[in-house]
This record gives sequence, structure tokens and C-alpha cells, in this order.
Amino acid sequence: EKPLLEKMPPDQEQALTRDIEAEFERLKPSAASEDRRRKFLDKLSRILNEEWPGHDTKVHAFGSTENHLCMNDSDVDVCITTKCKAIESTCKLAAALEKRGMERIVCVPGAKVPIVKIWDPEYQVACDMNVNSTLALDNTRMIKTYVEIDERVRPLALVIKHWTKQRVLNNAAIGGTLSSYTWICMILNFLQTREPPVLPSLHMLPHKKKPPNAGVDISFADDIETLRGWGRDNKETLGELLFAFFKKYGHDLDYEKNVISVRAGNLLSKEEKGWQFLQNNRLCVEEPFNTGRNLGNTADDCSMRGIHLEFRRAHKILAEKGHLAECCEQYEFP
Ligand code: 3AT
Ligand code: MG
Repeated sequence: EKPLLEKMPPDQEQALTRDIEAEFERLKPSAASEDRRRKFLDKLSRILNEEWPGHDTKVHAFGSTENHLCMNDSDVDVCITTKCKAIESTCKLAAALEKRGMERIVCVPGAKVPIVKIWDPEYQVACDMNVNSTLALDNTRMIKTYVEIDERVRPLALVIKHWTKQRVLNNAAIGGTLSSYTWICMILNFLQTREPPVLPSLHMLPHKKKPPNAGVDISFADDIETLRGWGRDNKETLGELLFAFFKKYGHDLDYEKNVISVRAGNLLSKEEKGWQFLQNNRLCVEEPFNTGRNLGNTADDCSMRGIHLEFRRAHKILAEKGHLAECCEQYEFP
């Protein structure tokens, strides 16, 4: 075997950086798509307040609609806050939404966080909604803050997200792979561990304590004005970063030992977390707020082997030819 390529040749790296910038322009949601999402959110709020007036019901978007990592086909994640008991019963909520013209309604009342899934034919958006489960609003605020710190984060993360979708590595629920949220934590931790780092750990920087949400500490440094440009000592280009991302997860990371921790801004060991014997612990990614949870546990050993091979495939393509398009080619099922 040839020795591993540490860095791309400069001309190849510059071409890759240009390809990432161009791909980012293509992936960014259009103004029309942003507009459809906003109109959908207004309509949902109107429906809920007409059906059940006087309960101080509000509609909050979270996930990619809010964290700057939205793509044209992303769903809209919504948290409804309300004092209304009927809305809290997800099945009554689902029935009301059906009456008002929503389609493809799925009600998941028994889940850890009960949700209703709908499709709005008018604005052509899919939406997952929960009621009064606001913790995701806080982790969304964290992702958004990280994305705003350095202007390389958004294009890099969107291109990697596109790669995960093209290679069928982005389906925690049925595919046994990883959710976008898990992928984003892996990207952020990669940027936190560059030398010098592109991103800090917002949990480790000094910050004001906030009151806990459902018993969980939700405070972290979030004053974007003082954080912007924090990573300017790192001069790596988008091409260098993407190449290094695939190299790290394809070749350098010791999956036996390490836990990826955005909270710590570093790698921790499975031993110090007491995670040596968890189920599906091949990939360990600490949830930054519920730190006892491993976001990587949606992938079993078999699908982790597949994901690992995909990192190596991407690294090899970039090392040999540097072609982003080939790297992101749609996976062909055998
Ligand atoms: P897409 O553009 O929809 O692929 P996304 O950022 O919206 O990306 P998801 O739809 O997977 O990501 O998840 C929506 C949000 O739900 C992201 C995060 O705020 C929250 N979330 C998802 N999974 C978890 C989890 N395991 N623990 C806590 N929060 C989670
Ligand atoms: Mg989403």
C-alpha cells in the first residue's frame, strides 16, 4: 500500500476549495425555499391559535431551519409551546391538522419525545413537530452559534451533509446510520481539534449560567459579537479542511478508545465516560447537553464499518484526483 497522503498538492487543493465554494452556492436554500418555510410556520401558528384560542400557543422552528445548515429538501422541525392540554395530546393535534388540509399525517405518541409528522401540500414542506419539548431549541442555538463564529463552518458542514445524504449515511431512524445532528457534532469537534483550532468549546469558555431546562444545564458562551473570528489563527482553506476531515475519521481516529465531545472541545476516553460496555459504542459522540447519551448509538458495528469505509473512499478520491463531484456521487445499491 502507498503511504497515506498527509496533504493535497497545492493546485489540487485550490481547485477543491473552488469546487466546495461552488457546491455551497448550489446547496444553499433559495430565497423561494426560505419563503415557503416561513409562510408554512405562520400558517401553522394561525391554525393552532384558531383551533385552540387563548392558550399562548407559539410555534418555534429548530434544527436546520434555524441553524444555517438547511438544504432545499430539509424538513422543518417545530416545537410548539402551549398551555393547552388538547394540543399536548399529539393525536388530537394530528386530527386538527388533517381537518385543515395537512397530508401524510403520522402520529408517534409513544416516543421519548412524542411527535406528529405532516406534509403541507400548499407550501410543499415536510414538518416534524413536538409539543413543549424545548431542549432541542437550546442545542439548535448552540449549533447556530458555532456556525456564526467562522465563515468556513457553513460551507464545510453543508458539503459534508450533502455527502452523507448522497452516500446514504444520514438516516438514524431506519437506516441504522447517523442523524444530521450527530454528523454536525462530528464536524464541530473536528474543527475544535485542528491546530490551531477553528472553533472553541462554547461550554468551556466563561459564560453566564442560565436556569436549567427540564433539569438540564443549557448554558454556554453565546455572545456572537465577541466570538466572531475566534478561529482566525487557523489559516486552512475549505479544501484542506475537507481533506483533513475524511483523513481524520477514515484513518486517524482511534474508535476503540475515543469519545467525540463538542462540550469538552476535545476527545475524551471511553473509560473516563464509563462507556466501554455500552451497546453500539463503536462510534461514541457525546450529546453536549444530556452528556450521558451517545449520539453514535444509532449505528451498530456493521453500519459503522460501512461508514468507516465511506470516509476512506472519500479520502482516497480526494488524495488521488481531488474531485468533489466523484466524492459525492450518489451511492449505487448493489
Ligand atoms: P436536516 O436538514 O433535517 O437533515 P437538522 O439539523 O434539522 O438536519 P435533524 O432533522 O436530524 O437535523 O434534527 C433536528 C433537530 O433535532 C436537531 C437537534 O436540535 C434535534 N435533535 C436531533 N437528534 C437529537 C438527539 N439525539 N438529541 C437531542 N436533540 C436532537
Ligand atoms: Mg431537520
